[in-house]
Amino acid sequence: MGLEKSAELIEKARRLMPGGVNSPVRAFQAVGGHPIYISSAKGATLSDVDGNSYIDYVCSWGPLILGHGHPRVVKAIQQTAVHGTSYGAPHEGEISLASFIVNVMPWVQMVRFVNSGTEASMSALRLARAAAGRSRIIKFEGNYHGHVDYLLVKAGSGVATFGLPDSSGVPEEMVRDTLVARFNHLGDVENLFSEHGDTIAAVVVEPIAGNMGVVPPAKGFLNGLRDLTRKHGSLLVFDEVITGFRVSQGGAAELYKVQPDLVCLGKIIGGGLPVGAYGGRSDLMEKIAPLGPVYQAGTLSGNPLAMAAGLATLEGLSPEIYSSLEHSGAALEEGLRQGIDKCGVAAHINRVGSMLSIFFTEHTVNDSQTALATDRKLYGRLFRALVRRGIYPPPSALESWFLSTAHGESEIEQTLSAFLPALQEALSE
Ligand code: KE4
Repeated sequence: MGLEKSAELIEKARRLMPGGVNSPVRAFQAVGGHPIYISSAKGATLSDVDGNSYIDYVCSWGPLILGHGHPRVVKAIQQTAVHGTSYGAPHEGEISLASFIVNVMPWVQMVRFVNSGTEASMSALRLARAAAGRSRIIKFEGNYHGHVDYLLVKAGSGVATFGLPDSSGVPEEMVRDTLVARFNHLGDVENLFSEHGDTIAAVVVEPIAGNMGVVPPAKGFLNGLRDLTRKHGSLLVFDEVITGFRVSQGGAAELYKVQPDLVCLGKIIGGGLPVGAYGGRSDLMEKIAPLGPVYQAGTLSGNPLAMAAGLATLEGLSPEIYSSLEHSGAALEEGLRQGIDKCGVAAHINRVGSMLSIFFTEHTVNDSQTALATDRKLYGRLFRALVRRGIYPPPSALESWFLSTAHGESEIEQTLSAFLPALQEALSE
């Protein structure tokens, strides 16, 4: 399979856009080689500009839970677009999608739509700071909430510390109020609260981590965060941009029965179009302009096409769909484990429903440090060997594989028959 045309296009793109891409992870730096240019996609399949096709486990980084170009989503976009693409004024599609979300997430009484997960988390935390009348935010190492300046932090020395900028262009003073703890280490959070408790506005967490690879919450971790925030008058913010409508209709909050004060959504609720949202109790959300003093705005927020694509997607997600996603996720996990065992390589798979990661390590992976300590070079070799065999996993060991309803038995069988030789090849390089 040739990649000549992709190689040609990325050369052109690199002269026009930083790294030739519009989001860093797409540049394949974590796995080597150059990005592949996609010409079209349908169901679970991507087709590239050189005529190759791949079974896709990126699914646009999560949104396409119904697969690419699902007829009901395409139809919803087409039927909406003929009436215009953006009004800059209220329209019924906003009410329809907001109603759907509020009905399936009882802890969300009101919602505000924005255009990305970054905007959702940035706005939710601005609201949390206003509601609590405090400035400090606790986040977790390895959690990603979009490129919000004060959340682009890495842990300082020690286990629970003040954040240090993790991107140039973020001044020290921007991260002065950001505290960093280790995911799944409740003791870190207890220490931060005992030291700074009455200055902490909120704890923001990916309830199931997806940005260090998939790492589920340890037993009691989310409940512990709920208790600590309640005890200290802080807010608990669940960043469910990945997990909302992914792991169940009510997201991780429903799965683990822990209700946050605010939730951030994105990805799936836009069905592949640009979208984000944040929501929670009315007494909190009513602090948002124009009702209250917390300003937040957006030219294309609540865009008719994104609302239509999102609603068509959510309406396609019945409870039965979640059990079939669980079934296919389990089948894929089992097959991958068999391949790993046949190769005798040390590896762990973390999975929740239709999101999973493979970690090459002897140890279990339960936080950022253990995720970073895995053999990510081996993952890179496996990635390239899988792509050569028509399988397209995420181009980073620290991302999630996603399945859609279009990943049926034959897609999983094809994946597993490619996986064993690909892993053997990766191990022999
Ligand atoms: P966006 O601004 O990219 O729409 O969403 C930011 C975001 C917020 N919260 C969570 C939990 C997220 O995972 C994300 C974005 N996810 C990444 C990959 N895991 C998107 C891929 C990319 O950055 O290109």
